[in-house]
Amino acid sequence: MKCRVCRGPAVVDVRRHNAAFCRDHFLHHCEEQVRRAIDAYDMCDGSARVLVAVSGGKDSLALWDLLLRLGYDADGLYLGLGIGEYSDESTEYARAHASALGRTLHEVDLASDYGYDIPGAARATHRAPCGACGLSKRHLFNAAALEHGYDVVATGHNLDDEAAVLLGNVLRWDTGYLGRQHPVLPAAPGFVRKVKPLVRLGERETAAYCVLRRIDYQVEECPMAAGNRHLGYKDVLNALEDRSPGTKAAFLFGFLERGHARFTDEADIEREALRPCISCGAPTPGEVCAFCRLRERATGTAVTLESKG
Ligand code: Q46
Ligand code: ZN
Ligand code: ZN
Repeated sequence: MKCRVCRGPAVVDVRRHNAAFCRDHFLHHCEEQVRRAIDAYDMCDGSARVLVAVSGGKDSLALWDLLLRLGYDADGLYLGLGIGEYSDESTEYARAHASALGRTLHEVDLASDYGYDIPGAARATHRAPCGACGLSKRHLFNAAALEHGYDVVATGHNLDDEAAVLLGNVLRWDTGYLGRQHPVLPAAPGFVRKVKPLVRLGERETAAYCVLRRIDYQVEECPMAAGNRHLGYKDVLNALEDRSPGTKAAFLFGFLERGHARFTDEADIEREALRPCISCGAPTPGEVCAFCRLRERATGTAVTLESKG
């Protein structure tokens, strides 16, 4: 296996591109893919203050590193989910990376700052933990960005994640989600811009990036992921990708180029109908937002106008 660029010995192959790379050219390939994603989808300009959603896993740590190398002004936010040893270890990886990068890591802890954790929320709501977790993350990353004056929230969703979410949305023809599935969600009143700069990189690539850059990351899967539908969709897509490399990218980028615009009307109408939550002020279709309702159920305390976290 030879590097596509310099013909030296290759260390990573990327079947989707029918290419292999030596260390240096692979690292450059990753930077290029992020730079191209940011340009293609007009994610953010060079002066933007970026808040990276840092979980301690390979994707978010690679993303933070790549954004800084590309010259962006990027800090991190770590959200403590209270998922036992998994969360304790993830916190350490996030902190170690922040100090290696010499950047600010904001920390929010669900238990001490909001009075609940993800396992408790799942029990209280009798729902899968990932629902409460995703909702908490979306709300709190947005809230922290507004509070600290960041222009953009960047998340580490990669090509595999986005293709799996798309497959789920298509299997259910969930038109509202299809309208919102895009590498950029523009800012709106109460919402900062959200971007996914890793959409052009697969998870094998972000893992290899971390290994080659000597970035230590949480290798364990979240113990609450079992039963998460997206894992099944990833297996299906991996089987297809194995038979015909490039399938995932064709599926996702074909949708973004030719399908997404057909679903945006519904998402736009939904966004326009939002008004501030009476408890926390976040945009919501009802009186009280989903995050405040979750918090109310998980902590067993009623939402009040003063309960602003
Ligand atoms: S952390 Fe949270 Fe994931 Fe764990 S509970 Fe589910 S959503 S699986 S990215
Ligand atoms: Zn090379
Ligand atoms: Zn609220």
